[in-house]
Amino acid sequence: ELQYPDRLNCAAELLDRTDGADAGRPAFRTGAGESWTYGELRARVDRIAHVLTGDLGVVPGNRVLLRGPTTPWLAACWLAVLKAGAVAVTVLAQQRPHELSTICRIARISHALCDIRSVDDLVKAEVPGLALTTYGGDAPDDLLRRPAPETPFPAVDTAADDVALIAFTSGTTGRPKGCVHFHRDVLAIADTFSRHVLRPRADDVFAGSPPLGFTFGLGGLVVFPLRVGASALLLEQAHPRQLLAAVAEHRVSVLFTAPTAYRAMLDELDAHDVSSLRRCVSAGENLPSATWRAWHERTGLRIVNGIGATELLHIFISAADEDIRPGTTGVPVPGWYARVQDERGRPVPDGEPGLLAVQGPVGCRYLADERQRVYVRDGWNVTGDTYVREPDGYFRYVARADDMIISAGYNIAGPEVEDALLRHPDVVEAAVVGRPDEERGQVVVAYAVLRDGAARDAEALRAYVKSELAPYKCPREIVFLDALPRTATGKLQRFRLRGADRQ
Ligand code: 3SK
Repeated sequence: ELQYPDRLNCAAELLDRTDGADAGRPAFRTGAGESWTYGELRARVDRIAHVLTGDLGVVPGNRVLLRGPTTPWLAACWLAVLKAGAVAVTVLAQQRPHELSTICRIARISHALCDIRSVDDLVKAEVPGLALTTYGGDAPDDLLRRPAPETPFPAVDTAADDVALIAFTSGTTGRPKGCVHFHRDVLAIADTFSRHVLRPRADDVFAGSPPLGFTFGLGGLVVFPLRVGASALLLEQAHPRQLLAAVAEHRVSVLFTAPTAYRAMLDELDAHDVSSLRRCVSAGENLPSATWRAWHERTGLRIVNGIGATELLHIFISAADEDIRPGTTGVPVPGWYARVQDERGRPVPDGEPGLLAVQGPVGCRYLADERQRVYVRDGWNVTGDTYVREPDGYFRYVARADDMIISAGYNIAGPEVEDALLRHPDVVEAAVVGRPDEERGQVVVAYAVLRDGAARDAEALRAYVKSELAPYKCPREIVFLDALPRTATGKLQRFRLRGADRQ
């Protein structure tokens, strides 16, 4: 059981716990060679907090939108907002004016801190009454140029269950939901998944591709390293090749990215030194065992697979080191409980598919959204994933619950067919959906992205899948695409393929 005091400011816990003993140690670095020590980070966070609560008139409880590329300044703004007792709402750089205005309305945003390079879309969002301040520019009223006391900023005495952040998710379908999280939740993700699975050290260097507007990135690149006095490399551009170059150059030891990026990095591995890596985390999507095995074969590293959710802030099922079993997600992270249940909330026997339900130190609290009743049932968070709990207690992903294909009475999990396709040497990406069919209810349709130069031979690929899986799972049709549709956080949008299919 995690025990936190009733009064708790998570930013102060992350930054101010050492009485300055770590002042000279690295906190953040950038791909451009900038480096911030813990002493510098604290001074900059305190300065921003002074400006927020002084000039900008932010008071505890105000909701502050944060937008910009992944930089130490964005992380410092996030920490300053929390230290000032306000609520941080970090959005993705890809979000467009219409989405930004919806988020600002739902979260009742009063202030925004925005990297000068990302401001245009926020201006276009025309949020009524928004106090917008930019950072990183030349203007005299830029956040970082405003006069402020150079003295430490005493953290606002928040309660452990005061709201610290609202994280937005549009899931894989579109309509944004704001998830409310407390100060204690921020520490809980570090004290469960990071502490027990990653077991980070102060000399670790964290890096990865998820942006800070996605809680996968916020945890992995800010909360987890700061919790143990480690450092993070914050990359504005983190495509697979850039990630590999950064790992080699900065001796990254803990890497966070998604299955697609692990697959893409395999092609470029020979040109880079990845010997500094000791932990590779994959989440955001199901990790096909073909990808796990290929990465292990080439690097000797065992990818730490995990399932997390914006609703629950970070990863709640995973496994560490020798406990990792490829093809499964793992076991509930210490502090979390998980089970598989039916539509009416009754546990299903081990070995049978059902809905994943979890409980733990962080819960789903949607901001004024009727979907709360669908996600939280009888105290369990029902994530919308179909899982099997194996008799040995390991949880195996089957599909998103709405991605199960039922064809002529057979239940077919799209990810199993995708995994088979990905074992073919020419296939780089695969997505499998059900197409309505009068005779069979649904038929299996696959979308595949091939390696450059590979022949688009659907019949040969179908024959390959048939040699790997029971024939009833074999796609009726294989469509070749240049890229699969994905959300801004990299999740596959199967609904768009289903939609495309119906047109
Ligand atoms: O949405 C996810 O998949 C996720 C994964 C890990 C950590 C956090 C999140 C939101």
